[in-house]
Amino acid sequence: MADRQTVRGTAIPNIPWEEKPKGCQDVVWRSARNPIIPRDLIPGSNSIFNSAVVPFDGAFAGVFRADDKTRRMVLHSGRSEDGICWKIEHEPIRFVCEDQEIGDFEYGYDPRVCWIEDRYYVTWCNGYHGPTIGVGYTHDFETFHQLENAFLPFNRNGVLFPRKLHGKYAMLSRPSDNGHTPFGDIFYSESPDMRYWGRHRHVMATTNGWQGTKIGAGPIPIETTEGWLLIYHGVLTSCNGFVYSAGAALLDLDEPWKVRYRTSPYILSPQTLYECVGDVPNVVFPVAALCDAPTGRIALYYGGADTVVCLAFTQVDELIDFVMQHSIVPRKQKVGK
Ligand code: BMA
Repeated sequence: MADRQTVRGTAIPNIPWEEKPKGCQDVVWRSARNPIIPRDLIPGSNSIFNSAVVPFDGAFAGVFRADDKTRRMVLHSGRSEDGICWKIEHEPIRFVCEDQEIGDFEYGYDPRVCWIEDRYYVTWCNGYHGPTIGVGYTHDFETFHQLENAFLPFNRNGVLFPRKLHGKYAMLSRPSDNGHTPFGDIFYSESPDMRYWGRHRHVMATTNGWQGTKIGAGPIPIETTEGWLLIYHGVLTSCNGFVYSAGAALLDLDEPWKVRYRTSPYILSPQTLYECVGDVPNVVFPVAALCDAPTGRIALYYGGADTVVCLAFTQVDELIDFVMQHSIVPRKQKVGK
């Protein structure tokens, strides 16, 4: 069993939280208020989902994926007092970028937000001759600056670590293709300056079942005494198309490309109406996790059926115990090798 209070992070005393319902046997439980953001929260949106949330200024801020009614995929900034009721800007984010070649915004989706040192970095799937990883930052969720794309196309699910490792920024990503990619492993890359990325390392391969087709990192990894706690999505190809579920892994603290444990069963899969019915049925897509270090409470934000934003809860020690006890990876052994 993991020791209690294993999170290396800060307190979020106002983290959204609901106790596990009586009789619930799962390690992750859904908010009774789901979906917390409906598809039409702002007038121009077809759908709002796969969105990133962080503590900000005693409250919460976020970057939201909102596909508009032309079905263009764009990013919006939002604020909330309680992490549940959101005010999302009606106009999409317009990134300030020094190089128009990069700054000509084609499309953006599946944002992640990560506080590192002095600012909030935003990564997202950015259209540049195909999907790749866009990188930007903000100090205030009003002005957003865009940096160089991290990688060549095609790539998705760029997820930063919340601190430098061995003096370098670190990112997980999932090399892809230009379509509805039928493959995909998670890789690790480093950068001295958030501009040039290298020292690429393979982290995790697909296995079978719910994570048999492709996998991708979800929220910013949570640092714990047991390793980096990574919640990720996995995809199964059914006769009715892709099914997106979520699992969790513990990555080595110093060398995160080494998987120490990884769940064999999923921790969350599409089962409710708002996860099974929508623009893309049967999708739970975890993107952000708030974690209150003193209590270990985790509030997990995920997209439901590519249509709405949902919230689920877990507790860090309980999740770590679950990952260790249901792991397909013997200690220090790599998956897929
Ligand atoms: C992936 C991404 C996600 C989406 C998922 C299911 O390729 O596009 O944004 O949630 O497909 O459609």
